[in-house]
Amino acid sequence: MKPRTKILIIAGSDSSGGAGIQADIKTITALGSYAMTAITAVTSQNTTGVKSILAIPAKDISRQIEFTSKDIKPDAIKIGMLHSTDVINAVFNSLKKINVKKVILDPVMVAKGGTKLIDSSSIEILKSNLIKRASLITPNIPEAEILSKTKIFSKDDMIKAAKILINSGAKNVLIKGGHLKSNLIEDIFLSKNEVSVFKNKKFITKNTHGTGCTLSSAIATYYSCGKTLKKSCEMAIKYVNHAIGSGPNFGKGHGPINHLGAINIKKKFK
Ligand code: PXL
Repeated sequence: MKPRTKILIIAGSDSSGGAGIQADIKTITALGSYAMTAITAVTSQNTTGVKSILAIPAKDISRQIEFTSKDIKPDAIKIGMLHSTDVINAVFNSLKKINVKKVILDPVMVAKGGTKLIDSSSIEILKSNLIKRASLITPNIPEAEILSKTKIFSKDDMIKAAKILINSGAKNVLIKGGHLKSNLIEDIFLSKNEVSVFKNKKFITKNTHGTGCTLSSAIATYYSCGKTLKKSCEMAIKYVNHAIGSGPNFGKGHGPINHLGAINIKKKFK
């Protein structure tokens, strides 16, 4: 089978293979598209935590984006870890040059174990440029709290925060509800004129490393293939749930999910 579409991933490398660019490549490949990369940082980590972060200079990130896209034009872009204001500005400027409409931004801030993956001064810059440029942003609850400057304890709070983000310039927002204490996970999709709630059973497992990266890459893939954003979110949530449910239980800490666990979804999607 030939890849259906081409996706450019702008994100950090996770040496343990569960999150970051490794999760993105696996997801996009499993769903039948072609993955290209612009690596923003190289993290040394395993399932128990992050040992170190090597930042790639902003100009080299821009070169990866622009030189790659000049030759093979991406149908969609997925953005993950951006650690500094320089990097955010460089990515924003490169996006202007390559003119790709479909952009999914996962505003990555903290790794599963608690290590910060972005410096605090970057958050306002992110809000002023890339968040407005993206077709969709996919914060989890702690990220949505920081971006909306509100506290989130319930589904209603999630909807309020999503509205604040739309009013401050985001085009579409998916807030992931996994951090709330409940047997169900409710993810909220909000656009200018609709609110949708995706409800799913919560898995009791510590092995959820890379779920956010995987979700945003799956959304980017479905969206690049012509699904609506809302449908892409719904299908991507299903894909991640299959991947969690069939996780391999590797490592002593927060283990990875199984990106190939949803191979039957891929067939249905064809
Ligand atoms: O899941 C967020 C994330 C994004 N990018 C990289 C990561 C992580 C979490 O560990 O390592 C590179």
